[in-house]
Amino acid sequence: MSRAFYITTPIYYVNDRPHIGHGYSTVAADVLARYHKLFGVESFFLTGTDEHSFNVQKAAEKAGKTPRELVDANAQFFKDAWKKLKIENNYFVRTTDERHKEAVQRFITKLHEATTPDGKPAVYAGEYKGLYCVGCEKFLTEKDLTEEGLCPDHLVEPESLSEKNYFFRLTSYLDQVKELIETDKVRILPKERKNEVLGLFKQGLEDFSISREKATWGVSIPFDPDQKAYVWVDALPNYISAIGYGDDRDTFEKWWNGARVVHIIGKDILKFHAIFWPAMLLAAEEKPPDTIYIHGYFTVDGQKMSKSLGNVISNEELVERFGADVSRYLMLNMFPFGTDGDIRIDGFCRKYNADLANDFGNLVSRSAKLTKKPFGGKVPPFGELTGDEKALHESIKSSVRKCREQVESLNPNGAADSFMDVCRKLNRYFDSQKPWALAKQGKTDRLGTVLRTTLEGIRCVSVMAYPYMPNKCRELREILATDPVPKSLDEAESLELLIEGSEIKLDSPLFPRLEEPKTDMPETDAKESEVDNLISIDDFARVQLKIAEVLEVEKVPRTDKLIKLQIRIGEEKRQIVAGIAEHYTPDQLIGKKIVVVTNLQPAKLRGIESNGMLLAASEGDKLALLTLDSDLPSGATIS
Ligand code: ME8
Repeated sequence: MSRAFYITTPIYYVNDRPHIGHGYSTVAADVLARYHKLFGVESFFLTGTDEHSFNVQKAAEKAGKTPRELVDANAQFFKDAWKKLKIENNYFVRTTDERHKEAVQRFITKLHEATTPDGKPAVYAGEYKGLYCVGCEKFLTEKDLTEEGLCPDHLVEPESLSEKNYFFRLTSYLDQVKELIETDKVRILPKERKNEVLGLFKQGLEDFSISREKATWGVSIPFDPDQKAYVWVDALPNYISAIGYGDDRDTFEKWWNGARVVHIIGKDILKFHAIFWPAMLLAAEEKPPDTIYIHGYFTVDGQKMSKSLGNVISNEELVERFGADVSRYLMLNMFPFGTDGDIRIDGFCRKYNADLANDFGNLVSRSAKLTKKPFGGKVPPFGELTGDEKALHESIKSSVRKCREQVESLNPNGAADSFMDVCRKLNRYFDSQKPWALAKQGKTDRLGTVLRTTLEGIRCVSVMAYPYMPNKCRELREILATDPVPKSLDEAESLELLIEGSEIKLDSPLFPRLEEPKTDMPETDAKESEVDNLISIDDFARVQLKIAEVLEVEKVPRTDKLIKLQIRIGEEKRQIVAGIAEHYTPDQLIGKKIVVVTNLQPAKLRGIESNGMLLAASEGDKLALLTLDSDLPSGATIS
């Protein structure tokens, strides 16, 4: 994979504030671009804003601003959001940039001069009569409308519009475009979407309008300045204007003709990208893009995100809650990239706890902790390697290969699976080797090998996960006293890159556990997530459950839910904080034998340290503690 890589997101309408839908496409493109860089492939990542439209014109009038003032302010919201999400785009294109406008005029001139394969002018003047939805910025046909005659997306009646327009003779290019798609010269991914596009050809497609008479805020049509470029002939060329179409042929050659060109889009704009865009490029004598990847659309709590429903989640909100790196991971990994899905904040918390706090962060803490005593908190030396280490190494190498393949097929989930797989493999290895027992038995040599292998494996994860979580991985690499930035994915294939004797600086958990908000999950979701979260017996064995006796109980001031419990587990006394105050009074708890998870990382709730978690059953508003009705002593193990 040496060919350069050029990846784009849609350019977003500036009249909307950036939300996690826009974030989804942008993070996906960013992650894929960063992976390519890690593979040593030169990459260019483009995003930007779509700023000419009736909507902008109208919104500016309403706000008493000029359109320029409005778009400048709103484009900045997108730039700010991308900064928060640690997006590293190479260029931010705005359709109101002079450079873009000139490129669009050049492109339209090329179309105007072009002759179709059947010998007709590619652009012609005509009259357009149709039903236009201002919200969608497009004409709708009768069959697009709801039964009530409304736009299905905006639920408003489309306007009836009639005016002089210039048209692009799409119909003359359809056979060529269809062949490009059928033969994968323009690859439409995932493949179900390819079938969907091919289905559009069967339904029939018409020439489309490339200009508007009524608009004032737009790029003037060079051969008829009274007309402004219609949204798609203005927006789509952003992919070429940003890399020098018309003003920097060398750069354009490099990225458009020399690189693998990938457009990441949502399904709402499939037809324009898969059919209109290649057809216009053919007319303008430029090559079509190589791949168009149509990712899924998500709903929030089962509903489309919309201002009126008040369920729009901004990128900032997510970053504030989870931090940039974790948001990037969660956003992309709640459901497969190519399919639609639903997201819930509590689902995010569960996924975070299961993957990042448990499988990843906990492994880091557990292995770092065990280096303390015998090795003074330093990277231990390897002793003799056994078949277990060799098998683990092979298995990590196969995950690294998978990571590469998944990125090449533009599947960011597959890449995340591959590094989470390595975490799980390392956990299994760690648990099967029982390093805590080796420490007790004084088998320092073997303990060193197990810990060193695990730490090296964790370093491999820090390479593989870097494009998703650059800051966390940098932090982790600093903990492991290795170069903060990995140079190449190849580093993930080696198990001997740490420097023996260097200090492991882990002061606090890399991914501290989050308290999961309680929700009334519909039964179906609960079942689905149970299937998704099937764990092995080894995973279960990692959770230590013991009987504890409640000694003292105190309510946590200024909360309704929290109480502080002093408990005894065998000889050991501990403090835990639990959210059960609405269900139990202190009197009801003292003296009870309860079930506690004892090997959780300590957490702070309202500033109070909690060293363990009690188990309770709940349904709806009801909650009951799991208690032991037996004379077994506290400290008894549950297995
Ligand atoms: O269509 N789930 O801009 P736009 C996933 N300017 N992705 C989502 C999403 C959701 N719920 N909501 C939005 C336009 N998106 C044009 C594009 S390109 C030459 C011109 C993402 O602001 C998804 O990528 O309406 C979708 O295609 C895009 O935002 C639409 O952005």
